Amino acid sequence: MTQKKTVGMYESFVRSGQPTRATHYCAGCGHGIIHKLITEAMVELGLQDRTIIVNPIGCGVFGYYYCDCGNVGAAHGRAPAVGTAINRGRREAVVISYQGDGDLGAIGFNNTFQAASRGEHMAVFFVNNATYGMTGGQMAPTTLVGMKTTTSPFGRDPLTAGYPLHVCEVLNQLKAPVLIERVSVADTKRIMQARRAVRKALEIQRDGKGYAFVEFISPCPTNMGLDSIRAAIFCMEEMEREFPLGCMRDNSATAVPRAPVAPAPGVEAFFAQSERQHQAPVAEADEAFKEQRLKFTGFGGQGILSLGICVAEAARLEKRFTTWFPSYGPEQRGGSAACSVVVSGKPIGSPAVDRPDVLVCMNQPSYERFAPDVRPGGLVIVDASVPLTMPAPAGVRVVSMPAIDLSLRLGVPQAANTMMLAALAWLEVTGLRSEHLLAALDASFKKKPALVEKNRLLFSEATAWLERHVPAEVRG
Ligand SMILES: Cc1ncc(C[n+]2csc(CCOP(=O)(O)OP(=O)(O)O)c2C)c(N)n1
Repeated sequence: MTQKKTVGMYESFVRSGQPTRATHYCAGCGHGIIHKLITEAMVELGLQDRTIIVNPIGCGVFGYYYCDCGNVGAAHGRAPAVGTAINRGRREAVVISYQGDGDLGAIGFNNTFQAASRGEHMAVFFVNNATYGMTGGQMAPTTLVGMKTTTSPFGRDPLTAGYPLHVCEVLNQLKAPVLIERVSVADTKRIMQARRAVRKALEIQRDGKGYAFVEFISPCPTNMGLDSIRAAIFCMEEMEREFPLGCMRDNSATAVPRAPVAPAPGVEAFFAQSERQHQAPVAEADEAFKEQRLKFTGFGGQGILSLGICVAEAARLEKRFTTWFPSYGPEQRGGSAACSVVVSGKPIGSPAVDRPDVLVCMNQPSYERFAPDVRPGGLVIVDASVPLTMPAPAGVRVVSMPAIDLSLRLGVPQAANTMMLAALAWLEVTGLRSEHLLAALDASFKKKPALVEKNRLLFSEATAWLERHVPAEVRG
């Protein structure tokens, strides 16, 4: 008997410490066989230099130690998204998404479903071993009814855990996939069939014809609690009864290849534009500048996020380092909205602001939630509609200003945030010059020039109100 040399895999695997010829897979596991089938087809079809395998989480995560081609890691279940990105950026790439049943059928199922529905150009190799192998044999979406796992110790009960998920059959409802096939690696005859399916899936990629999905029924002796032979028999007898083998769809003969490789339209334009944007002021180090950490809070729809952007933009114009970090409530309007802005004379470590120097509050819940966190010596600017139900921490100044009311009376109810910007400028708490805050305000209405003058007017009205009502000692 002659043994064929494995191709497309590294000569030796440098995992931890010494190079070895052994993979990390258990004896009788299907993953190693499937790796071999993939790399063999990849080499035989001349695709090695173009292939990028995306390995998310699961026993196959270490594929990059073995497969001699491009390899990229992905978060659990997110290989189709990563593969999509690779494909859109590098159309010459042959993308393989290599996923287990927990990864693909549970945490990542919507990712899988949407990529299949979009007909992404990728070959998805789905290793169905009916369990979460890597984490010690928990129940997977494909676990058989009655099958014992660590999380179904009495056997999967459909009353509480539902029925096995038939991924091929679900995907077969979609229009876009070109190939959908279920194979097995439980014995030699089946491995030969699997080999043909892998090859077909990669030919589809080579020819730019679209989405190919191959499911492998694969033994996991360790977690099935069986020896290698019995695990293979379990695959052939029990798993195949639930997951019949066969090709459900092969449209490769009629699928239309996508246009030849060319840079995605607009890529150059995009980079040219971003280069132009980067010609804008670049931050300059200034050790003497006192870093300011600000937090803007209120309801969604009150312009909280735009107010933060204005301050960050003013900082950019002043060549300060700056970050703007939004945090959205679940609703668009009426829910809570907050953002953090840091203005600094040096690169900023974290954009999160837990202990603000300045807090702007446009509603009561945010006053109650965030005022206790303001640093001693800091400042709270709060809308006058907010009852000060609790005192600010010791050493924290509070300026209550009728921003909402003033903007209503001036006929621009959406502009309370402009009043707050004026307060920040007048109180001199951002470390930024008023001219830059105003320039940033103007810039925020670039697309609605009619509002520029109106907001400048509101800004000066608010300034006049502050002059009249707030003692000058509060500034700075
Ligand atoms: C976000 C996240 N959730 C959970 C885990 C834990 N985890 C690691 S692998 C895995 C399941 C892997 O099972 P499967 O995809 O079937 O692959 P197998 O190991 O059986 O080949 C889980 C739940 C994780 N790493 N990340």
